[in-house]
Amino acid sequence: PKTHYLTDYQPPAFEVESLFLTFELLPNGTRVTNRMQVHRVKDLSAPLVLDGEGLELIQVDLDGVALMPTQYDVTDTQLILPDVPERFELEIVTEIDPENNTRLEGLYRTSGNYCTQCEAEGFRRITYYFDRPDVLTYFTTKIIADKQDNKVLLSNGNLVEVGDLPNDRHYAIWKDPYKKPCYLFALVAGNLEEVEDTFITRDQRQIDLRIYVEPKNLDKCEHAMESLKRSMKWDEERFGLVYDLDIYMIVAVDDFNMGAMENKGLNVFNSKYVLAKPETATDADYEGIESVIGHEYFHNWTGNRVTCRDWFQLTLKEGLTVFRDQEFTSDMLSPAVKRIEDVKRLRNNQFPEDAGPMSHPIQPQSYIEMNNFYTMTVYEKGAEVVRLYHTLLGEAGFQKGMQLYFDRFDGQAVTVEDFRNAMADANEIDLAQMHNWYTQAGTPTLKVEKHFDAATGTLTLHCEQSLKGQSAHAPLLIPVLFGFLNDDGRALPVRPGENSRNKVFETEKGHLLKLTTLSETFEFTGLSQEPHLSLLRHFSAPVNLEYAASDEELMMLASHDADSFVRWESIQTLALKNIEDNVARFQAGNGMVFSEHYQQAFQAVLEAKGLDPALKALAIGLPDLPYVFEQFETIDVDAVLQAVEYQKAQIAQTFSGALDKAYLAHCSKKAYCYDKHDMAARMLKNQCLAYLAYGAEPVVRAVAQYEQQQNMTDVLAALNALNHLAVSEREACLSDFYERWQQDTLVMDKWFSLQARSESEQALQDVRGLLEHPDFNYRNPNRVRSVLGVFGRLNMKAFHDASGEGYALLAEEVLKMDKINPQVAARLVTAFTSWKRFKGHRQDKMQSALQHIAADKALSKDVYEIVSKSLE
Ligand code: B3K
Ligand code: ZN
Repeated sequence: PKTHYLTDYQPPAFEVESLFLTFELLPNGTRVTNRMQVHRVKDLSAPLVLDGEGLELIQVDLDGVALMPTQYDVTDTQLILPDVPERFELEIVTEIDPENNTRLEGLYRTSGNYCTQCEAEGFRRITYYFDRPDVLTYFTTKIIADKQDNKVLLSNGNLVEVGDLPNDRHYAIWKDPYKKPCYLFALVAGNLEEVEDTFITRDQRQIDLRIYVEPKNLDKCEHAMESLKRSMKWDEERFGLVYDLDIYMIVAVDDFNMGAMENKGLNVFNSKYVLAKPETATDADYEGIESVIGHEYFHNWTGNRVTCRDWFQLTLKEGLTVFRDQEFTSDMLSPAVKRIEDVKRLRNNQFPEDAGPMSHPIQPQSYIEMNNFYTMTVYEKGAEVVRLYHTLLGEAGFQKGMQLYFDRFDGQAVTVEDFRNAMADANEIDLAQMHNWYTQAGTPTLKVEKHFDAATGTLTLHCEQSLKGQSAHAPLLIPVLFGFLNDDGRALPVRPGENSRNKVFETEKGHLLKLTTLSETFEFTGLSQEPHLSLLRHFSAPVNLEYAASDEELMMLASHDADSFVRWESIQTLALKNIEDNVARFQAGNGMVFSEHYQQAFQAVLEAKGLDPALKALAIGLPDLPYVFEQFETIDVDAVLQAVEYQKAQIAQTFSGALDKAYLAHCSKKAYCYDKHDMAARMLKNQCLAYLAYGAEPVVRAVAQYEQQQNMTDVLAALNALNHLAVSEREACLSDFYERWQQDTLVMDKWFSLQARSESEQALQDVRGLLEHPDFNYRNPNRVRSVLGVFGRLNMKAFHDASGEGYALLAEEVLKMDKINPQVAARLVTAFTSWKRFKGHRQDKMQSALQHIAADKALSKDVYEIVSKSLE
């Protein structure tokens, strides 16, 4: 397969003035007529080359004259016209088969309805075209279909005409007044029902809002609609950005490769991110819906109005839009909780990705299959890099930068440099060094050492940055938010010494130290006592901080620091130290110990007065396994799992009284409400419940909570608590759950995923059973992910089973899945990419599994790219 390089970028040789698409929809033979007005902009002799894959070419007309097959070339991936005039009209007729499109790219059918997915390169599966983001044009779309099965006919922009046709058919014409690249094209048709609402913009325009769903789901759209209205209002208030069409449509479909897609005026969503009611969706689902609805809406400006020049610039729209959706959630719910959740997500998923063979900078330099680069790195680390600008410039400076970005680039396809220059120019500062965050992969380590000279009251901080495996990297600009504390946790003054005045700043987020070189010393004076350090407040940069704090210091910070991230981080560090210590003990054949300091911090946090229950829940939770794994050069699965099990059991035993008390204190009979206070109470209650299940009487509370059936958050938490126990109550609750929800696809995904991540001894057999279950369906990505994705990513015990059977199972399933849906298969295979990190026989067995996959001669380029890079 071919590798694409950033350095090969060439501007397009042709411009498309307008495009008129006609779809005659039929499940197995949809006819697409593509009429475009084109003119040449450079390379007078260059042939016209259009992208196309999986298309049946019927006819080509150039300026109204049918071409003979000898006048063009058709390959598997291109249509080439060697000789075209300066300016011309081209009409291409092709046929496609939506019903048998199991890749879910291009035009496909889901639950009997038609829908499209074009990003990144799916439009070429609809018609021959310049399938690249820097070719923008005006789209008009005519959809013709049989009326009975396709009541609703939708595309981008405004509806300009509808009418009836003979043989019970009808048509609709949609015209998008904004230029766009083809990856933002969408078409939806079928028998969907709609929920309607309106939004009045700040300039008093009325926007029609519509959510289209299958009829059975009409009662689950309210939260999505409210989320949409909140997103529109928030973007006006915080970013000054107003919606630009008269109608905004969201369509929910069950079969979708990812979360959602920001097609202009017609978002297509995985139904998981639309449908919710308290009985069927958890707090996490509600929050996910609000944030994804926000994310796709925010793309209308950051992505659609200003788009990417090429796919190497993906983080331009994704990093920025994730940053925006994070800020949105933060403003809607709790900023402190949101920040911690985002850091956990980054550490659990992006840090491992960046430490493995698929590691890439947020601006990748090359790819084989672009869909493989919609990664945690491009999205989440990309958002962290955007956050660096925000931390450096402050809210006002950042917004000035955004304003200039839109003034300069509205309607254009641009690069990450364009964004940086807008930020720099608007604030009249030099941000050239930020470039290094875009071009270097890996999680940087920031090492800090402190020296205090009591005689002069001077504190010296020595900071060093490094990137693993790179002896000399280009220095990153690392903003470090920090504070000094005395023994009681009170703030001490921060007075930069002579050498540090120009590198230490007061910002709206607190004291900020700007590290710009590989190694640098900062001086602070006028200190009457040696301060404790509170470092990387708010997680101000996506780095691993190496600073040797004592257990006493960590306990003090956990109880007193002004920054909730640092408080959380301090107790997490104590837990991690305890786990690491026990891993070493286990390996040496010694008994494990339960750290006194951790116990004290745990109790202090659990019983702290006035602390947000959500922050308590996060603090008393243990670091997630992927992040624990990351702490080890070589991962000893057995030792880590034992140490974590031990930790949970000790917590349950030692604190059973306090946990039970906290549990009861946060139970409530109140009806479900999506509200941060209620959510926080449920979070703490359910964290306590999870621990109680490792204690002496594991099932009592969980079964009672299950039986109450208050809302899905509590029901699922109860099932989770029971899930690792070999008790009959577990089976009973699971089968009750099945009976209740058999008809609800999204709820059934939860039933599948619970079993796929069970720590029970028979989990492996259970997973095999799930794959044979009549409700399992290889063509539904959510269902596949809820079994195989969860198994490979979250069931460390069963996936890494010493027999190697977990690996063999997933490898077979990846091969099977690759024939059906390569994008989904490629995600599943990432469970193997960290194979070199595992100890002994597991390493060999994971490698063999990868080699077995690699040996398949017909691999998709999606899976091929990941497997081959992993084995390099
Ligand atoms: N832009 C889409 C993702 C497309 C993924 C293509 N494999 C959704 C989003 O980020 O908003
Ligand atoms: Zn996005």
